[in-house]
Amino acid sequence: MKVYIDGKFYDPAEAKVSVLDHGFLYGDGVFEGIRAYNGRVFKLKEHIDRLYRSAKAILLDIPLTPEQMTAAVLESCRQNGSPDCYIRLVVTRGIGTLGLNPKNCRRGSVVIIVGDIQLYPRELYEKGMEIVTVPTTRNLINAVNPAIKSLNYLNNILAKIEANIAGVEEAIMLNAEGYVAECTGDNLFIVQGPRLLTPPLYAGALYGITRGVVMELAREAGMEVAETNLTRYDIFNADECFLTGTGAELIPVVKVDGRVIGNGKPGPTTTGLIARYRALTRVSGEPF
Ligand code: PXG
Repeated sequence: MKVYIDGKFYDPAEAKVSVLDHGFLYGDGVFEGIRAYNGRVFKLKEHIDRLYRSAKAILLDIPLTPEQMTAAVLESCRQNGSPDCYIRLVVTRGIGTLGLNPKNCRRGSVVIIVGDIQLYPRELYEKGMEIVTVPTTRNLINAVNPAIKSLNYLNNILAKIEANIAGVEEAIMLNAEGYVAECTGDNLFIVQGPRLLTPPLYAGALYGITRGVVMELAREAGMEVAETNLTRYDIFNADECFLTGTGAELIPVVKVDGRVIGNGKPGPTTTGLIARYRALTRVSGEPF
């Protein structure tokens, strides 16, 4: 395993960043989590585009062009050698002073780590998982917009800790108005008759790449897909519920806040979309 830092590859033990890096000191930076299947990086362009949009939103100049970034990701995958992997792309504000003013950070820093990820136990993909709603509210869109995939994930981490305290793996986060935003590292969908529903981005969700793929797959399968505000009531009374994310892929949800969803088993729409998603990951993506 090799780690890319600013143009050079290092063994993991030697892959180090400065303690004066503002990514470390303040969470000042952006990141992406990408998967490769079968020697192809899935939805690479979409992830690179989102990285640059996140960076633009926080006025962070990435010291590589998107084309150079794409080449660096593909080279990192080649160095890693495994056809199936998880790619963590991190761009920080770079080295500055102990003060928080980013004007002292002269150059952003790019790190690419290629490894593995297994977010949830395998059996939950078959049985479905139980999740809860947690007290920590999703960041306000006019504070730190959840559309920015920033290094400052404390909002999500607090919610994840609250999920763990409740004895489950993932948490639903509501926005300040009480509508469902998303989970800590996944977007949320419900099935309501012939319709597939997911919260709109303005509810406080990340513009999930997997979310976009699933909406497209559902439309291709003839479903009606809509982005609409959802309440906990809507989830409790849904026919099916599932989560999407690069790490999680698609995972069925069968219990929310103690309420059984549908018949308590992963439903046909969810399992159908899981199959379509898996098939797509096998045949599409940027080869390395
Ligand atoms: N919402 C949030 C807050 C996320 O962080 C998603 C939704 C799903 O987006 P994508 O584009 O991946 O479909 C994410 C993504 C991890 C990990 O290390 C987290 C994510 C992705 C990969 C790994 O827990 N979050």
